[in-house]
Amino acid sequence: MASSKTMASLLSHVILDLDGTLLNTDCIVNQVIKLSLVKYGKKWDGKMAHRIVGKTPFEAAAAIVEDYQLPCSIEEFISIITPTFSDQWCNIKALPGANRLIEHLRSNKVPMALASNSPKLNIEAKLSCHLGWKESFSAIVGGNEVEIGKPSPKIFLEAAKRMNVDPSLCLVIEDSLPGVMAGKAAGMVVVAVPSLPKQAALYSSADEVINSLLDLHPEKWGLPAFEDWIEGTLPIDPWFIGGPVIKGFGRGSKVLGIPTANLAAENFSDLLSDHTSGVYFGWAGLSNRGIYKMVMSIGWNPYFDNTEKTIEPWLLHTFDEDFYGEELRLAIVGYIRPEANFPSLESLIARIHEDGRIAEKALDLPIYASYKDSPYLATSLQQQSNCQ
Ligand code: ADP
Ligand code: RBF
Ligand code: MG
Repeated sequence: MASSKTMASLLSHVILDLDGTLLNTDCIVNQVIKLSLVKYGKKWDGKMAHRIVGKTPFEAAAAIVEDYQLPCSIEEFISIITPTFSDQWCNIKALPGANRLIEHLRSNKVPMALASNSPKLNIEAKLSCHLGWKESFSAIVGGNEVEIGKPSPKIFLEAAKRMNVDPSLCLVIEDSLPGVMAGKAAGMVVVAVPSLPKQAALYSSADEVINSLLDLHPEKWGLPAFEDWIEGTLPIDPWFIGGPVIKGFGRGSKVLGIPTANLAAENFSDLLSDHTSGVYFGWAGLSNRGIYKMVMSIGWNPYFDNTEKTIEPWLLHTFDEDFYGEELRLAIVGYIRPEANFPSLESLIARIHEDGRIAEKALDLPIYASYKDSPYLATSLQQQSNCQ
């Protein structure tokens, strides 16, 4: 779960990083690098992503040329990949919670700046694809506007200077390690939102490590609180997934006494990269059986330290039998919390039951209840019953 080590301080300004913090740039970066390496007969290993996150384009290109021993100079490699990147800028999606955060700070008149290692022109091109973003920042500092990029504090100090505020009053939100180091070196409070999974331990210098922007609580830092949480839940734009129930690790019922009807995560890799891991809830439609309240976890189950991401919906209903292979359809309508580690199995089980109670109650609120009638949940149910 989120760890925080600084006591509440009264901050007044926010400085945001762009790539990996507000934008899901990694996905496009991976695609572009993969394609360009093919030209050299090399295969991109996604596990090398940590070598480029948070670096300037030159440093990132240098790391790839070196790691893959490419027969070209760093400059040549940059000139090959740059046009491909430029074509893709408007395909970079906002990360979960990014629009919500920008809108919240703007409407509460909290001055905010953007500080990115990317050149200013690239930043502006990326921002122009997201309605209302550019106007929300009172300062935008690009990597080309300071002598040296992150991890040097210069870029953040320049952002504070342009906002006319003391660095100690700024909250930095950053996904990368160099960015966190830069923010701390600038004397600022830093909340880290690591973009790669299972990295939280590396970010010990940050004042708080959170899983996604949905988990940011600005009031901890003296900034206005979000007001969209309702009874311990956060409404989200609903998303819909479904498929046959598959076998999981076989420990839901056995170890926890909580069965989870797993869906095959690999079938939803695109959708899952648009959503963070965490505990969500919504409605579940099961062919021939009905529509039920549901609470679920998506992620790596930190308590068990899984290497694969799983989708684990617990239907809040008692069934007399298993339903492996049956079509399960989900309307995911709200968020509860990030996945967490727990000191004991009992405390994990207690927390999951608490999630169940929260979901059970929230789903009666009109904002969530209406999705019980989503045609998606019932389509296969009706089709099947018509054929009988
Ligand atoms: P696995 O690891 O194979 O998913 P579990 O112990 O988690 O095994 O049990 C999940 C199975 O239990 C589901 O696939 C489903 O067939 C059945 N099941 C029974 N009741 C429920 C419920 N309330 N919610 C989810 N699955 C249930
Ligand atoms: N696993 C974790 O390791 N940490 C969690 O915070 C966590 N939260 C869960 C919340 C809900 C509502 C459900 C249904 C499961 C959660 N799990 C969590 C996953 C649980 O460990 C998993 O379902 C079992 O290990 C079965 O594979
Ligand atoms: Mg299961």
